[in-house]
Amino acid sequence: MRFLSRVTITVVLFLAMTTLAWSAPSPPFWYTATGFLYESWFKVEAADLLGTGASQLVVLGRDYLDGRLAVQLLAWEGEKPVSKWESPNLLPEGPAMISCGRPLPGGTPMLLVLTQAHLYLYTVQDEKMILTSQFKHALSPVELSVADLDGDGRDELLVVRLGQRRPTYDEHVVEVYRLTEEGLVKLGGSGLLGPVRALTAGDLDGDGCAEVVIDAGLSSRAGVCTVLGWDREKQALVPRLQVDGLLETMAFGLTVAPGDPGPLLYTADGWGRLNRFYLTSGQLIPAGEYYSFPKGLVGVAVGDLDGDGQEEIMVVGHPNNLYVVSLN
Ligand SMILES: [Ca+2]
Ligand SMILES: [Ca+2]
Repeated sequence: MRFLSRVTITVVLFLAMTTLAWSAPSPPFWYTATGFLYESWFKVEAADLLGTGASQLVVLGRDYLDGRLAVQLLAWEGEKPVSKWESPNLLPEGPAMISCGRPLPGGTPMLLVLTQAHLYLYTVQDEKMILTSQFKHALSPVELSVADLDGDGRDELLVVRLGQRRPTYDEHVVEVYRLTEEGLVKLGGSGLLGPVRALTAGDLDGDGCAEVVIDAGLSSRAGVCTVLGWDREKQALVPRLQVDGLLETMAFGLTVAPGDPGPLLYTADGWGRLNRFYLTSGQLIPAGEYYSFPKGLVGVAVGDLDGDGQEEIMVVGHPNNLYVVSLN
């Protein structure tokens, strides 16, 4: 009897473990690089800055030994990423943040680098990255994203800033800025959102206006995911949806990308899980099982690296591992 119950427990444990393994498939890897480029990667974005018809990767990373905080542009050549450009050292103005978008009339794709002192705008001219303008600011920014919130064809800048200092943590707000020839003009902002740990923006419901998505919470615990939209009349970012514990742990990387049948929110979390969600009927619905990676994840981006019309997913594992995944 005793033996039987032991067997039963073993079988139950085995089943539980295999179920866990089945529910966490490894993704189909397309390319991987370990210990790559910088000692630590903080952010990755995908955009076609070079105008080649394929996406390049923009990486913000740090080398501690060399005291270097910088941005690199990687383009796919043959089977691997090749560095096309590196920014000056940003460490004296750090922390720094990056995003790609089209914030000026004319719609030229730009790399935006926001340090604690300046906003730098880079564009490509004659196949070279050029610093086209820079603006001084005093925003003390925490995080940056760029997206067209009001659907006028120009991307607004979304800047996470300190909203209110609590005894044990900081409450953040997201402020919305328009870029003009003179600099940043504030359009409005959100209410207090808690301690924001990750930010992205993109058109999640397909209405032509981008939504803002944040993950907020304390330490590495599961947080609150908030989807916000731009209210034209109030000139404010207002919450549309709040989900407690959407993920089981902290999200480090968020991005919004086209999907089938609709746009998807990608989340990359500290437990090495890549999740995808649809926004439908006012809810975030998982688009299938999550994918499991061998490292805790710090970033995610989606783009067509080789220009074949199919999108790849670029996932960054702590501290400097790049996994490129093709789900097609
Ligand atoms: Ca706009
Ligand atoms: Ca939308």
